[in-house]
Amino acid sequence: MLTLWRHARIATCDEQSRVFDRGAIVTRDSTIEWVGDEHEMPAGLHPDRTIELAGRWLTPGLVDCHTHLVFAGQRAAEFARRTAGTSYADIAREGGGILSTVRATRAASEDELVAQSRPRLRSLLAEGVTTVEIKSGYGLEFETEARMLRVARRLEAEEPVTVSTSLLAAHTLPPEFAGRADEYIDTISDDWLPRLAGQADAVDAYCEDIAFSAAQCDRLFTAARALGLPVRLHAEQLSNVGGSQVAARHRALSCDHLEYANEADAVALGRAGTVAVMLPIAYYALAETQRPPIEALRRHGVPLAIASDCNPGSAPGASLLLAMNMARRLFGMMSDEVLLGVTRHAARALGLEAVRGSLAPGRAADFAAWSVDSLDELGYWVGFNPCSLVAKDGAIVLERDV
Ligand code: DI6
Ligand code: FE
Repeated sequence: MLTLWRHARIATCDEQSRVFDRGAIVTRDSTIEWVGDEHEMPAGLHPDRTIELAGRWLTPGLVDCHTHLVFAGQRAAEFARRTAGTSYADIAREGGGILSTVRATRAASEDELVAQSRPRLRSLLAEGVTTVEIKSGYGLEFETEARMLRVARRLEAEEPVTVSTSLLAAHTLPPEFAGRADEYIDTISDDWLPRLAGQADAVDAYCEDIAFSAAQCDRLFTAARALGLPVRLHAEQLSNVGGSQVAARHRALSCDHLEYANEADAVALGRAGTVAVMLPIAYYALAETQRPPIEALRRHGVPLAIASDCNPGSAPGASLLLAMNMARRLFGMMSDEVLLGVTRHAARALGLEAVRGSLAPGRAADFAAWSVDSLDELGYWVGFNPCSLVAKDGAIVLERDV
């Protein structure tokens, strides 16, 4: 079926970043057939139905390329301690932090995890998100890591969203392996990865003093790539321990956080074609003061993406619009950088840029309509959501009055 979506102002976010003031899109089932100025629509296209967008702005469906949205419980008591002055790293060293959520997640059934995670996913979808990356990493044992990946796949089957999964078994050292981090990395590499390769789209790790060393991440990535799995990395969030260099050497899809990255890291990421994912909600919620080296990343041609990092510790909540606002206010990013950061560049961080994250013929008919006067309003409003319609694979999946 051919559908004409008309009377929109359209930002394609494709390679040419085209903008059409009197734009229209023709979709054939789940795919974009044509996009452009309506008066240039090819005469041979005869739509079966027409949807009126009444002058609203239309962008690609947003892509949240870094979330930990599947987990059980919450850590509000830790947040209170942090606001009173205890550091995130100190809480982690006491056995709280990530390990606290590991205990809750191990104890939760698959159904309980789906039920607790769905509202967070829906909160993202209400903001025009149509593709979400979801990590494991609160199991740190084979069964629970596998369960988290199954929950992510179930959410994809039950909600109008494309899910990309990352195996983050190397999130922190589980108590069973205390003092044996190298053995834990071997167990993931030699045993878990081959068994979970079919369920995970990529492999992630946390490279940090309180997690895994650059050498350990390097070994894990070598094993992942031998199985044909792309890699991504949490790097330089709290200190610089060489993660970006490892990510670049393995041509990682993305390198995320990067507050403590330096110029040499930016050079390496630029050469590798790795996307730098900015996570300003974590920066904010940890009261971090070191900003990622945005200038250097720009200078060395590193594509910038922005994500919510939705997780119970450093980024509680589920709002990509808030992350966009913070990327502008806290990191000084421009509104067009921020838009590309949640569309084409975010899709690239997931290896999906040929299909999602931009509007062009042959790509997925995923888009969001915004009741705004100007695209500069995306990442401007705080706590206000101007998304009024979402189409996923050519079907309207959300309409809200704004
Ligand atoms: N960095 C983060 O921001 C999340 N994981 C990571 O490695 C935080 C996860 C948590 O605190 O639960
Ligand atoms: Fe994270």
